[in-house]
Amino acid sequence: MVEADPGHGSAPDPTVEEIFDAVAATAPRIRDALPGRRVESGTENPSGETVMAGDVYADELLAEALGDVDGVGSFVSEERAEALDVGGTVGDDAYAVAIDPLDGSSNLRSNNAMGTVVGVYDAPLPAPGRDLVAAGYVLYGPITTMVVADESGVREEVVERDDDAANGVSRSVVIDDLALPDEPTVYGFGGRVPDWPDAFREYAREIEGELKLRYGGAMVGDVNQVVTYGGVFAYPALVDAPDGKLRLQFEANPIAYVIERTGGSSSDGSDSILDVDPEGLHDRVPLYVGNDGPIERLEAALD
Ligand code: P6P
Repeated sequence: MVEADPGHGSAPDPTVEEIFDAVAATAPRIRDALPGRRVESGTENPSGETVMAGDVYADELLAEALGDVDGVGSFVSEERAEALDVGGTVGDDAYAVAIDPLDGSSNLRSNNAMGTVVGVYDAPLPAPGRDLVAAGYVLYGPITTMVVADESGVREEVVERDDDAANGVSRSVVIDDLALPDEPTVYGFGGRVPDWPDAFREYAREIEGELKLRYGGAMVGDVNQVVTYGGVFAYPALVDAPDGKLRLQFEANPIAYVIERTGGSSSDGSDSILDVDPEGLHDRVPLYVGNDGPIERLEAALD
C-alpha cells in the first residue's frame, strides 16, 4: 500500500497540473456533446468492445488537448491500438498519459454516471503502476468532479465552466486531503454471479451480508462511492475470463494508485495492482480496491 499522504506533501508537479488542467478543460465540452452521441459508432476498440459516438468524441478531444501539453510525450487511449507520439522522450523529459476517454459509455443510453480516467506514467507504455507519478478521474454525475492523486496528496475538485478563466473552466478544490473512510459501508461487484468463481462468490456472499450494494456499471462512479463512503469495488476474475474485464493501463492502474494514496488497498487477487507487470498495452486484469480489511479478506478467500 502506498502510504496515504495527509495532504502535506511536496508541491504538485507543474506538468501534472497542466495535464489535469487540460483534462478539466475538456470536461464541459465532453458533457455538452453527450446528448447527441448516445449511439454506436459502428467500430470496435482494441479490446473488441463496441465504441459509442461519445467515446470517439472524448478520445479525439483529449488527444488534442493533451498533445498540446509540453511534457506529454505520448497519448495512449483505451480506444486506440497504438500510442500517439506527441513529442519529447517519455521517461526522460516527458510523460506518457493513458486515458479511458469515456469510462462506462454503455451508461449513455440509460443516462447514468460516466467518467474519464487518467494515468500519468514516467515510462513508455505498457508500464507497471509503480511508474505512475499521478492519476485521477473526472466523474460526470449531477456535478462534474475531478479527483487528482499525485506525490503531493489526493484532492477532489469541482470543475465548472468559467468564461473568465484562460481555458474556460475553473477547478475548485473541495476536499484537499481526500482519504478513504475508516469503516467500509458499500460494495460493488461486476460481472454476472454465475460467472464468478466459487471462492469469489463465497466472499461476495459474506460482504453482501455486511455492506450496502452500490453498483452502477461505470467503474468511476462505483469507485467514487467507495472513496466517499468506504467499502470495496471489484471487477473480479470470471470463470471464462480469468483476467476479468478492466484494462490495466487505462483503468486498474490509475484507480489502484488513487485508492492506495487515499489509504486503501488494491489487488489483482494476490498482490497490489501496481506491481502487475504488463505484457501488452490492452492487458486486462482482475481489479479489487477498497478498505484494507475487505481486500485482505478477499486475498485470503482467493488464496
Ligand atoms: P459490466 C465500462 O464498460 C467498464 O469498463 C467499467 O467502467 C465498468 O466497471 C465495467 O465495464 C462494467 O461492466 O459487465 O457490469 O457492464
